Amino acid sequence: MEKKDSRLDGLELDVAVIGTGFGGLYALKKARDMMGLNVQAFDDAGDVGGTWYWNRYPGCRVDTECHIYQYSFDHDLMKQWEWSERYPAQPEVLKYFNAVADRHDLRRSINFSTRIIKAEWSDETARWTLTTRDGKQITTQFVIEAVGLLSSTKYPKFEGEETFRGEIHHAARWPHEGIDLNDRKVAVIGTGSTGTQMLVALAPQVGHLNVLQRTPQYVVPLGCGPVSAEHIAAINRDPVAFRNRHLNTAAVFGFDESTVSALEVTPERVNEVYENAWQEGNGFAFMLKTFSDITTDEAANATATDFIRGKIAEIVRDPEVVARLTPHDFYAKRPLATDNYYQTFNRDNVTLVDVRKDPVKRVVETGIELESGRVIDLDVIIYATGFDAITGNYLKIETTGTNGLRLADKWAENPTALLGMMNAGFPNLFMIYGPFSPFTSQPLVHEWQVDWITGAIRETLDRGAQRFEVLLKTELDWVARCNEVAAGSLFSKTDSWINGSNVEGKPRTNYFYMSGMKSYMADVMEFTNDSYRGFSISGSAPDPVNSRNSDVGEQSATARRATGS
Ligand code: N01
Repeated sequence: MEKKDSRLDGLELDVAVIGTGFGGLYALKKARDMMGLNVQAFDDAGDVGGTWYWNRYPGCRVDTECHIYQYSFDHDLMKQWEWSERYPAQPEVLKYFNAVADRHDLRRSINFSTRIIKAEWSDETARWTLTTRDGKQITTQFVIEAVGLLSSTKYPKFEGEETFRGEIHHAARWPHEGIDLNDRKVAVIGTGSTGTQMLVALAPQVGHLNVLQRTPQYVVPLGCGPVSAEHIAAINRDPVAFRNRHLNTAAVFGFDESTVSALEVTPERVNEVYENAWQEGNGFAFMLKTFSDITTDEAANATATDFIRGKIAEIVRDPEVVARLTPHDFYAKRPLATDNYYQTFNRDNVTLVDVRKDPVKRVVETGIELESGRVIDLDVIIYATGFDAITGNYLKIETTGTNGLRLADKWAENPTALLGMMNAGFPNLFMIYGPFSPFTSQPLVHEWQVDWITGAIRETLDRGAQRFEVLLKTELDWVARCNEVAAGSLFSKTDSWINGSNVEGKPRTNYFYMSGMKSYMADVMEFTNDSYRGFSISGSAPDPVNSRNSDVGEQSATARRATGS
């Protein structure tokens, strides 16, 4: 589904939404239908879904339970929608997005295949000018960027790619028509969430699968299966209570986090708890529901790593492969959960290649040459090499705020932001799940942030003001608090996208609020309920936006307010 609007140039809006994944679609719905504003959304993709539009690789599925991984604003949809599995596969998640877009008639306000490459603030007009890749310009009072935490794809730089006679693909840009991998010689480079899911799905299909692993990770079973009747009943009884109950946890993964230290109980009990969690599945539960201190205490962390290492040795038959698959760092990256992961390495058609020991030298005509001179013969190379996470997609939009401040300069060394939603020096520009957001699952938190953002817009308009912005001191205090908490977390001591260490040249620092969603909501509401303490809401009301907006079928909200309709 593509919609192109030749009359985009010169469009004037109340709110522009960039991105149509979970956050963007709800922002559009809320601002357009619930607040009556003049809104248009833009997405580089050909249709809705965000990350689920792009990631179509074999084995791709959500690893948060389906009832947490959905919207809560549409109570009827929540009750009616029947997920077929506890952890739905990508096509089902995309089907859900399509159903949401259809139910709420969202596509009429979206320009697909439209990439915003530039955003410039004018102090004179108190408006943003957005520029599309093909040079069209849109002006808007507010911008909501819903550009995704993990969507700026990271490609490795291997020399000789152009000489390869086969195909090269990135998992996050999987061709819509699919790739014929039957009986072919395939390499998957990378063993994060993407690589681990994909290699299990590919192994039974391909001729030979070479897994090029640089750093082994701890992987627990996912526990795919039918949806629990208990969950369905809980939602049907009261969708609002269901949502609020889960928002009031730390990580919003659909369970209460443990309050018991792994160091307080006997080793037998530790083992029993981990064994139950292993049988139950879900990587987040294994990390967060078993014991309270796995991510903060090295000794507690070791109880988890010892258990998983034991499982690897138990499942994998070849001791050399066991050694290669066994991680030695903390269990403190984004946890991985995939059924049959370690079992896959017992297959005759799967080879685990340690590219830490023998790195990729270059791509050659027939495959990949390693530093040792060994050439792996291949038909298809697949990069599962991850993303320039958190800040990556924001920085792809050349953004200039007050007094010519460039976002790229502001974030060059020590990225700062407030609440994951605002950025000092960039008035009226909101982010959904931007830097210094709580470290949680996504959809319910996106909704909560959209509600806050649209509340801030409402407040600005109701006061007859033009600008809503955060004061720099508020932002720096927030970041200092976030950093203090993160310093006590093992996530900051373990290399991964969570702290930026997966991208060369990117600041290795903290990017999250690690105190949990419950406490985040209380902190944010403390600012808000104190008349937006720490923010500035200023300027007199702008003129009504003009009638050119009619070409996207929206009535100017300013005009609506003026007439009281
Ligand atoms: O990316 P990653 P991902 N040569 O960064 C390796 C979400 N997600 O796409 O660790 C060789 O985790 C790299 O090795 P190393 C989820 O939040 C969710 O897998 O840097 N290898 C690593 O093994 C997830 O955390 C879902 O040494 C190279 C891998 O590539 C996030 O997205 C599904 C390399 C990258 O792992 C990112 O996951 C998929 C090189 N030059 C994704 N460069 C679900 O909901 C990188 N690597 C289930």
